[in-house]
Amino acid sequence: MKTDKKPALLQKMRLIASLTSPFARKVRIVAHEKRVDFDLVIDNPWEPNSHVPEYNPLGMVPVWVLDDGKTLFDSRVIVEYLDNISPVGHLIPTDPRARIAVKRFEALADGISDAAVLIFLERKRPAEHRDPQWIERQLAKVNAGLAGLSADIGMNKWCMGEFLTCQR
Ligand SMILES: N[C@@H](CCC(=O)N[C@@H](CS)C(=O)NCC(=O)O)C(=O)O
Repeated sequence: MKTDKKPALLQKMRLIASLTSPFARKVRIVAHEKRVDFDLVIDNPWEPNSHVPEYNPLGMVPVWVLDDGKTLFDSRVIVEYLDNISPVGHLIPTDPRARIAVKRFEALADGISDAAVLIFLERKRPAEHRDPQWIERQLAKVNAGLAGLSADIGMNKWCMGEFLTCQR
């Protein structure tokens, strides 16, 4: 069939990230485990001349830029996408119980990272503006979150199942 539409120029997929972001690190690990090829574009969202807001209205990394230029965020959406596009070593099970247990681990780990990032940011404020109670509150989340993860994993080798990857 003849069409006037020109095929869109596809580009290599990109990950916009800062090297210190735990969420970007999660995405980088998943992309490597899944053997998904991408270009890493380093951009610090805290810099005034950052380009991150052009890709994510929330101005946060990580952002995944698809081959057609569309963008994905946040890290949970990106890793789910990566797990689905590559048949190599699935990380998120399809069985509803197992799947939601894995997502729960992810939510807990992300929550610990959220609290750790808040502590980092608070500690960067000038001493007179720093709120020690806020830091304590976030630290309590980090400690309780880690204890929760540890209790949930128990003596198991992995968060879920017998292997890093799962059957589909
Ligand atoms: N829920 C998000 C959290 C992402 C996040 O907190 N990114 C931080 C860096 S670690 C950021 O970009 N902060 C910039 C800002 O808040 O303006 C995810 O999982 O991707």
